[in-house]
Amino acid sequence: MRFLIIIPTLNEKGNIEIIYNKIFKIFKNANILFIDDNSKDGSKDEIIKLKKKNKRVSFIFRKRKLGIGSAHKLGINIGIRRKYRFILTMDCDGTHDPKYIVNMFKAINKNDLVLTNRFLNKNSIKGWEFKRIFITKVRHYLVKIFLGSELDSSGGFRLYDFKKVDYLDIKKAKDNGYSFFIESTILLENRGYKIYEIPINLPARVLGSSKMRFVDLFYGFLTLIKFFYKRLTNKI
Ligand SMILES: Nc1nc2c(ncn2[C@@H]2O[C@H](COP(=O)(O)OP(=O)(O)O)[C@@H](O)[C@H]2O)c(=O)[nH]1
Ligand SMILES: [Mg+2]
Repeated sequence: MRFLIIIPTLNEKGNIEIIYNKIFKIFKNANILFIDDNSKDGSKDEIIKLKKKNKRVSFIFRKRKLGIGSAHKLGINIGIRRKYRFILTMDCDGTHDPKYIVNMFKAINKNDLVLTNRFLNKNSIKGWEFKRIFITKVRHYLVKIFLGSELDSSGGFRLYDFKKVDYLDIKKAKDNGYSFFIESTILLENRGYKIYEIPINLPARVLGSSKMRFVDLFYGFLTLIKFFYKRLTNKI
């Protein structure tokens, strides 16, 4: 089966070859598109090195940090133009284990979009610092209470079937940062797409550091309020 994996990168030098090896160990036929936002740590050289080694690797190097959400939208758009039906998105930080892709593909046949869920397995986010676990759980709870969604909507480890999902419905998620994930999930869920979730364990990042800043959390909160208002006024 022909498919494309979109991986956004921002200063992930140590993680790039690791994720590449893990993916190609399981899927010799994978295609990877890295979207890098001008990493200064040598990530771009790593990506170029892999592309020289394997023509299934491609990349887009953007001139500045345009955001993870914007990287996902661009990657998906390029994937669709390259005529990929199945497009998978994942982080480069080592927390998204390619072994789950097998189950994601099993589930996509009967669904439009497959997400990964950190709350279905007990202790699936073991090893994370307290602050991180707290933020993740509170965010999940708020989405459930205010937006009425049980989905684990804030993750970027997903598989889309673009024979069934219309890219325009994804583009409606305007946020270009981390809030893109919650926004797109809520929009797609409300649009009536069939969404399935695979339980995953999400180990803590080992190499490099999180790119999520306080301002991202703040925007995430604003997104929640915006959608809550839309929900109250029946606009979604
Ligand atoms: N291209 C691009 N990638 C990003 C940006 N922000 C984060 N990433 C990448 O998106 C993935 C998830 O980011 P991460 O910092 O691990 O976020 P966290 O998991 O929420 O802590 C990683 O592969 C990052 O390198 C961005 O602005 N642009
Ligand atoms: Mg991460």
